[in-house]
Amino acid sequence: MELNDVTISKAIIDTWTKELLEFMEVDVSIVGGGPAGLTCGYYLSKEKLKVVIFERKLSIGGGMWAGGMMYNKCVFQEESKKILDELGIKTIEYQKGYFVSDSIETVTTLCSSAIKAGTKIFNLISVEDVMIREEKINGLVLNWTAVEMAGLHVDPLTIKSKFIVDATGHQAEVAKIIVRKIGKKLLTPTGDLIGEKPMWAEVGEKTVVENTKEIYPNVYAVGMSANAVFGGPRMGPIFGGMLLSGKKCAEIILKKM
Ligand code: 48F
Repeated sequence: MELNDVTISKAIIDTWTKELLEFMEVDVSIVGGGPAGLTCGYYLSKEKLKVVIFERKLSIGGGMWAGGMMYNKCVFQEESKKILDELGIKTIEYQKGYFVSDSIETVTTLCSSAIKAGTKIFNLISVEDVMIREEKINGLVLNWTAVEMAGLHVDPLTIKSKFIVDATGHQAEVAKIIVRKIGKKLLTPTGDLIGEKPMWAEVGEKTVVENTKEIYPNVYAVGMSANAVFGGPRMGPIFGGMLLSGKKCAEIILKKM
């Protein structure tokens, strides 16, 4: 069979467009495809919710690829190991309670598990705003990352979502959009982002799970974003809290549904 170059192009544009149309009204939209967002997507999709992740970069996985300072190993504590076991990610026990995985295996397996469970991931798309109706956030405003990077004057597109998850990492971008556009109305003591605290793995790993909760009606924070919103410390290249946070957020949303 002779290959038709135009058919190849049509196949790409047609299938991509159909998928975006299909995911323009969803149960949950997750902003950011790092470890917390991917884990949240996996557990929500496993229970058959309609879930989409928008990731700014070309690659999925956020800060996980490079382990610690480009030594591509990730450390996990006991509590999170059952998630790795469930997904079939190999670990070695370095010392009692310290489990080490290959970061590339971890990212690719998390990503593949989320997709196979039904999460749709769109990369190269940035969330630049939220949609609001009577003080309730009910959607996201999207644009190409390339447009954002080039500073082009291009209007965005909008999708509708029952729940929104801020999984944008240290930057807590959705929370910042809420404060900038709606005011200091986050569900924190001040209504503003409290801000991330300096490195302290022991505390940061606990608070990241505790801080995984609603930050504004229908909007949740997971992973480092949760610590940035509620004021928990950073923890560096230990990643168990990210997975546990993603799972906890999925459980909260599933209960609400
Ligand atoms: O930064 P990231 O990996 O966040 P996380 O899931 O995990 C944090 C750890 O990697 C590490 C750590 C743990 O020890 O401290 O930093 O909380 O992933 C966040 C993803 O969100 C994307 C960003 O490109 C990254 O891949 N992102 C950020 N802002 C936007 C976004 C946005 N506005 N639109 C789309 N994607």
